[in-house]
Amino acid sequence: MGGESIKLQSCDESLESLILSQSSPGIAVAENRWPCASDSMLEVHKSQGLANGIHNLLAFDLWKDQNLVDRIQKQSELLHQSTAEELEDVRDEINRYRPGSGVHKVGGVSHADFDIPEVITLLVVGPEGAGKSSLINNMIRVLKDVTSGFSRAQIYGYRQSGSMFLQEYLLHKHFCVFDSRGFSNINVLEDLNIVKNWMSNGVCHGEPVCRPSDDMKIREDLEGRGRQGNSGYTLRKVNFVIFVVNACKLQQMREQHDVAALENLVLLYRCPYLTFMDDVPVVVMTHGDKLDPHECILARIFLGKLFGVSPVDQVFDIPCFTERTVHPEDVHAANDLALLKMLQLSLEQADTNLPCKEKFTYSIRGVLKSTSVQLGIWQLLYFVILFCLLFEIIITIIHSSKPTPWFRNIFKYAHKKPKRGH
Ligand SMILES: Nc1nc2c(ncn2[C@@H]2O[C@H](COP(=O)(O)OP(=O)(O)OP(=O)(O)O)[C@@H](O)[C@H]2O)c(=O)[nH]1
Ligand SMILES: [Mg+2]
Repeated sequence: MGGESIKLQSCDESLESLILSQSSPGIAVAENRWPCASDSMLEVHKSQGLANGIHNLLAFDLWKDQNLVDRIQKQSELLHQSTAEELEDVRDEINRYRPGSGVHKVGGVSHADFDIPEVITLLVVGPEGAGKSSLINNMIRVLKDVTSGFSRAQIYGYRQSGSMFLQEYLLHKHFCVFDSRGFSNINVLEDLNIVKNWMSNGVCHGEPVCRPSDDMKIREDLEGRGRQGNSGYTLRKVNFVIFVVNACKLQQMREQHDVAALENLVLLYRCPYLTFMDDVPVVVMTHGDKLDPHECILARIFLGKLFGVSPVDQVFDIPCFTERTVHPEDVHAANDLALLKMLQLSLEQADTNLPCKEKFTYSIRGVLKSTSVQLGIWQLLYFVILFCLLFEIIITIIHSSKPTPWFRNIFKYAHKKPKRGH
């Protein structure tokens, strides 16, 4: 980038395309090369290119992107025109959902070749206080079509600590969502390592989420709250991710030109652990009800450009309510339909990214690969030779006759006297 200023002109010129167009190390963020989060790597990813891209985005007058503004307004009009029947139809579609119904037969495999779980797992992540637990409660509300009794995930209004454990909510016979501890948005490395653990090893109901930087008080709190343990629960592999952002906090970051906080948000969103091949998490923007409608549209465009995704199709503006704060006029079909569409998209993406069953040859290769990594190539070679010799001895004993020709040759070669020179 080298300090030259690039002006954002259209929706295509998102921050991602800016990052991708730089020959700076920031490119690695978009290229999904991130084997493990470490301090030095973070420094590389926190590139000047990313920071400059954010500066440019902050300087850009988002209203100028008339095309995007029109599309979002049109979409919102359509949602507001939706009827209770349309809402019911989408709800029914989701209730009929079966894992794997959206798999695409690619790479010469059939439907039966996919490793389809009984229950699809969606992980809800985002910064502290973003509204993750509220979103889950609202999913319960809309899916069950109820106006009370939906607050199952604990909301932490003014308390210091929010959700500290992974908690599973089985919304449907065939899919569940996991609530998680919020990102600190300060120590991004810790957050990345936590995310890496969830995505590589799976998530389990009741698992405490501890950060290395947590002080004694938080650790004691975690210990006390998680005293009943979580050993009996199923470990679930994450099939897709929903990333929640608070529109008011985003607005604050924009107004204060808080590049560091925005940068951390991008690093977390674009981290390869949360991405399934090219499919990045679905974005939910909460607290939009606290902004005026124009600000809300701008926040959505900003978020889309910041994350490098379509603000129209990939960012969902979903105000979330609690049982206490919900007013009858807040609950209208448009909000609920947006929530269901977001859920539908997440399930579709989860299906699209289901893995194939491991074939026998691949499993053997996998075992050999992991063993070779652990043992080292020479130890593995010795192991193979030893195995062959043992095998030969056993065969010889069984036949209790002559050893096979190649064993005789090896034996002869070992006892050959060295030739004397003339
Ligand atoms: N007005 C409004 N308030 C919201 C919305 N979403 C969440 N809240 C409020 O924001 C506060 C935090 O919400 P939570 O759902 O606990 O957020 P969280 O992301 O689960 O927070 P942590 O568990 O601490 O990470 C609560 O007081 C919620 O009532 C929204 O869309 N609009
Ligand atoms: Mg929470």
